[in-house]
Amino acid sequence: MKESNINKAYELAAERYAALDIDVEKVLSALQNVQLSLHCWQADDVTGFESSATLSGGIQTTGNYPGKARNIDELRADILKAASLIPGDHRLNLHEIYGDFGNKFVDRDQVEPEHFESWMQWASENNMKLDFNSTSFSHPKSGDLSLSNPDEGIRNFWIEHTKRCRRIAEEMGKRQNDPCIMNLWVHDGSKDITVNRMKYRELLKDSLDQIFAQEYHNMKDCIESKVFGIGLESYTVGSNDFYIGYASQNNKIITLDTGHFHPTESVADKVSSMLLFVPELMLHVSRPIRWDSDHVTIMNDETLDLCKEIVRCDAMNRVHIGLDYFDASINRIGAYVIGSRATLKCMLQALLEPLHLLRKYEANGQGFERLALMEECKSLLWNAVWDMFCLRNDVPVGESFIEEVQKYESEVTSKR
Ligand code: RNT
Ligand code: ZN
Repeated sequence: MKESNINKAYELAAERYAALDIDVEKVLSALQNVQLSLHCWQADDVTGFESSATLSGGIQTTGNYPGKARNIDELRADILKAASLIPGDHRLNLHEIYGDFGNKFVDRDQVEPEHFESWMQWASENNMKLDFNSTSFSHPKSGDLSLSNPDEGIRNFWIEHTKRCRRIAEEMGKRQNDPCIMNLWVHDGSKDITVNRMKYRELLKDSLDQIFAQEYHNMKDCIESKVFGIGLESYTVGSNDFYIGYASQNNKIITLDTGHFHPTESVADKVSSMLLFVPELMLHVSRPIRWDSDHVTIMNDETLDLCKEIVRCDAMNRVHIGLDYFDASINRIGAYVIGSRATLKCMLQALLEPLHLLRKYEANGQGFERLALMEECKSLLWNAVWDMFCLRNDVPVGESFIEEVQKYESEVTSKR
């Protein structure tokens, strides 16, 4: 695309939005401050570097697209490639199983900040901040129950693991001078009907109390619920109700994974309700197809509505935006780029909404006018603003990133 055309289109868009009282320059600087937390696990189908254990814990990747990252260097190279095609400065979200363990087996109850030393260095060299996750799945002790396991030995193992992960997150936060957001999701549940719903939840609550007893200042905890996992269909210990209760009582961040609710439930609608009772939110932006399938995020109504709610709630500084999908059926770097760009496009459209005018209509009971303007906004020239955002960030404009991904595939990933 010719730069002069991008400029021309942007000028027209700026004028059009100005007529609605929107300053596109201000919108662009707000978008520049949006930091996505890129999930490291899209690059290698949630494998990590701990062992060759198969993925467990009710989650699954499908597809066998060639070229997945096989080691830490390949994963880092892939993430940097993806980041070079996404406008803005973004974060990296690491799982514990992605530690730099050398050739040693480091069990989950033995992990130390030193196993993430090289990640912290790499991140600072590449101007990326880190977020973190404890890992309950893909381990011989994962079973169906981890932090809610009635076997004290197994439960203590996972408590120790999660405590150590918080210490690692604290170190990351300190080093990067910005809080590291640590997500806690455990797969605990049961395939068939259980007659002990209360018991496992009591155990999970007690484990969390032990884990969170230590206060830190450079990390923040978030807790993630889900509806069900594969093979764990009848009961999930960490349900939505469980974690909402826990988070509001203990001032913890709630993680909203857009694939973790009933298919017609609006995740966007949860933002305002939850922000009245919990300090902040973490998002796992994904795309569920019929179930928590973790398809690549796209610019659909669900993602748009979610971003609009963040802006409408004036909550840009209380919502952390992470991505969470793992599609092994297409080029994995391309998957990062599509999902990240789609999320940013949704954020841009949310920021371009003429809220002032829409709210005036609403206050006056002008329902027709409100709906008409929202409909018109859908086809305003937001795309010209998006192109300018890409241009200014020195990343490919429009579909030209496809070629870049193809080039990296032919030169790098296809040779793996
Ligand atoms: C699983 C949760 C969880 C994981 C990652 C890998 O359903 O969404 O966030 O996807 O921790
Ligand atoms: Zn998630």
